[in-house]
Amino acid sequence: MRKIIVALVAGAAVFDAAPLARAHAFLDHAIPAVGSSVSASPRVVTLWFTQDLEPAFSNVTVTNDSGQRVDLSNAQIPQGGPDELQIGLKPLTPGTYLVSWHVVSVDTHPTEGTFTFEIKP
Ligand SMILES: [Cu+2]
Repeated sequence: MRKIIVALVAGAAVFDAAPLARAHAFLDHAIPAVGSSVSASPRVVTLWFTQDLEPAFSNVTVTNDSGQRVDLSNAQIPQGGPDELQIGLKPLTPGTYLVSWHVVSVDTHPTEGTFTFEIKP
């Protein structure tokens, strides 16, 4: 049984290494990490996706727990990072922040999602 689990995990790892084989652009990881708790206000949020993005149709916003935008409205796909989306942040006070993204991958499929991160008191 243990060998089967190891084989499945290894198979998943191979699949992760070949993002172009996937169907759409899903969030792979982010900084600050999804659901994380950080001690200082980050200057940017960076999201990495499983596929390259269409810049004209990809955006991200960050809001506080009152629903107010706390980002700098400067979302961009950085040079040399076609699967990344970045946005600058205003100086943030402790609290929980919501990151909302909607992107279109180069295969023209739209996806969207949200996650939160917390700044510790
Ligand atoms: Cu797709």
